Amino acid sequence: MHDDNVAGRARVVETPELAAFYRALAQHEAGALWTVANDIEPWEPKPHAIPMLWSYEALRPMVLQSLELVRPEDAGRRVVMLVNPKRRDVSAAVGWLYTGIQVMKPGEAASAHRHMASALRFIIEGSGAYTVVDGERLTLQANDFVITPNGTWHEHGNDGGTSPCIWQDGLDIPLINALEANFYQVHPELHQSVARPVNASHLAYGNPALKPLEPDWRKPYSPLLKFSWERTYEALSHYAGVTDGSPFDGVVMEYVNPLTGGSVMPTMGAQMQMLRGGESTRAHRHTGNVIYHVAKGSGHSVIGGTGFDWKEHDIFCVPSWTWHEHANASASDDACLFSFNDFPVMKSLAIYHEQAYVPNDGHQAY
Ligand code: GTQ
Repeated sequence: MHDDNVAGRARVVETPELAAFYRALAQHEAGALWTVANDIEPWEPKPHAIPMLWSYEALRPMVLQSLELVRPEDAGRRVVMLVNPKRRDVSAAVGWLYTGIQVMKPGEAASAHRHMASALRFIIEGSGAYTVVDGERLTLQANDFVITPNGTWHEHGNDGGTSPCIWQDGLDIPLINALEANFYQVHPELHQSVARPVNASHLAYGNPALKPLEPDWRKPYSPLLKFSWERTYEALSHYAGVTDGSPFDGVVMEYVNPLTGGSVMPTMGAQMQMLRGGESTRAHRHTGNVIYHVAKGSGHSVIGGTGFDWKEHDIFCVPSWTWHEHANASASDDACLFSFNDFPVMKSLAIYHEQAYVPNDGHQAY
């Protein structure tokens, strides 16, 4: 698309003298910038990851099979991770984001640990699932969203349930490793003691537009750790009644830190969007990577010129600076997409950038 053979771009023609010069530099662990300048300063972002969709229907039997193959005591976490073929080297599903599907049998409890990577969960199936984050036990239902900010002790289990619990994990492990800042600790007692009432943060901070007048909170992440599907869907449904929505995302709301209105964690943000019956969006692209989870309904997305059909609990990704648009398959029922992203990183470093797709009424050919 762009021609590098223009004034201001590197276009040095190699000669035997230059080749000898490069070899001499290399002996001193040095090099000539103009040999790599066009690669390291691309005209626009070039994502490594490719657009992908992981079918829940295809993966679910294997997720359940893992129940019989490994125990959480041995595996640490029993997770089928989703890997982008172009990001295998960093265990990322897209960009610098990791995702996986974790499963626990009734009665199982995984031990507590903490790390510098931040984590989030989106619950897929099963009741009886719980997670304990910094001494608070949170009970989990399908489509609930939970955060495990960096540095917080966390452990998960399934008690009281009669069927396995399955949820999606999202972590910024690849980013924190790229920044060479990861730490990992196992809890000295394997399990934390529960120090706060069950669902305490949900009760204190999960009330619509009401916050405690004197919040006892100084940490850089949301004091609200669980966002229930019930309240999220209710909020989206109400909002859908009074907005035209975004031309690119339909009716979209961000899960936020209720004290600041900012992202739930410093490195990862999350959203839930509703595509109303018959709705299809226009394409846009932005810096920052996104992993989607189909919370409700079915439809398709066109990502980088490739069409992906999706249905409930499928997971798909949109790499940075890749055109994408979404369509609901139903003319009457809404479809809902949960997503998490690295936008807080992009925004806090002032490198978030967005562009609308103009040709063909905003729709990619595919
Ligand atoms: O539950 O803490 O899928 O540490 C990957 C790494 C889950 C977790 C993952 C983790 C976790």
